Amino acid sequence: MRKNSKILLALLLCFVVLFISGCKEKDTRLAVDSKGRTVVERYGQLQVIGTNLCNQEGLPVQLRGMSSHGLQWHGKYANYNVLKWLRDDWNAQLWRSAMYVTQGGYAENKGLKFKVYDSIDAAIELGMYVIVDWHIVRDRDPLLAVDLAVEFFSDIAQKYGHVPNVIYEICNEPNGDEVTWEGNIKPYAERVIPAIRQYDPDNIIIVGTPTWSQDVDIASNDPLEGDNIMYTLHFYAGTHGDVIRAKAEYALKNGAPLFVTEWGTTQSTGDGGVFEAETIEWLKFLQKNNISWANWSICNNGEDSGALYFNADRAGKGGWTDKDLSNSGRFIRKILRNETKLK
Ligand code: IDC
Repeated sequence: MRKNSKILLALLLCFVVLFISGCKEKDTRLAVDSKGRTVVERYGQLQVIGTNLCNQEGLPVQLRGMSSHGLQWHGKYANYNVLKWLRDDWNAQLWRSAMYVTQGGYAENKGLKFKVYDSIDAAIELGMYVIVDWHIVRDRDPLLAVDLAVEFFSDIAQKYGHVPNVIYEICNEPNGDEVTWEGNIKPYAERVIPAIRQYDPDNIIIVGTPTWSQDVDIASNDPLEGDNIMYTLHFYAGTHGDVIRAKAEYALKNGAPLFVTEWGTTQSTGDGGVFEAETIEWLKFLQKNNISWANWSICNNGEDSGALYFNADRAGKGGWTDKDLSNSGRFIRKILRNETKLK
């Protein structure tokens, strides 16, 4: 063969390999694949191997999707139509159902549990994964309401522990100098994890970390016993960057599996603009490390992290057009639909 044609052949081969691997990569991040199979049909029972979230076959996967806002305020979006829209139009594989404990949350209104049931029922029907989030934030110390958490998670695990869709997030963001991993969060997890495990032996449990779920390095130095446990890492792209990524790298090197159950395109107030370049930087990092994520949040209250435009879709029906979406919403939708390059 002549030298030129050899080079041509080699080039052609490279293109074919790149094309196939490109398709494969995309395919692993589809809510529904070209054969109509949902992500739960394809991935099945999730498991943690090393620091990776893996599918039933043991291959690393990255799940991506959206978080609700507080169910007590924006629970109208926790329904089948909105989840279906997010699955089919946004290519979301994951929904997070944020159950605040205080601020009008579960401690004051147990009926909110039906919003969680609705989320899980919809996710089961649609073949999506669903995170059940116990949203500690202003209440800071998860131990304050540990009995309530045990009751709540026992109920969810008993009712839904047999389906592969459910992921438990047992304390969103512990915070405050006096709320430590060894003194508060770990002892809390050691009460709640067995309550879940009595009914559900295997679904993933994600545990919050100190300082609003940023100190994954601290948790990784003193890990919990047991299988299929991961640690929460949160960031807001306008506030957090290299320092938090370094903590994540440290934790991964230490063997701690991470899940970004909440992050925002804005500052940590949930407001203050969309930080596109900083977000892309983060998403590249998460993709490289196969770290799954849910973006904050589906709401229409006018704050910049809310994916809906102020007052859009007041009924909670889905079917949004571009003008129903905020800047953050349009940006995230493109990312989920694989229309924004992360390479
Ligand atoms: C914020 C909401 C805001 C609400 C407030 C109440 O965006 O509308 O008034 O909670 O507590 C978090 C928390 C999350 C915050 C979000 C933005 O997990 O509850 O939501 N944030 O501030 N951690 C970092 C940022």
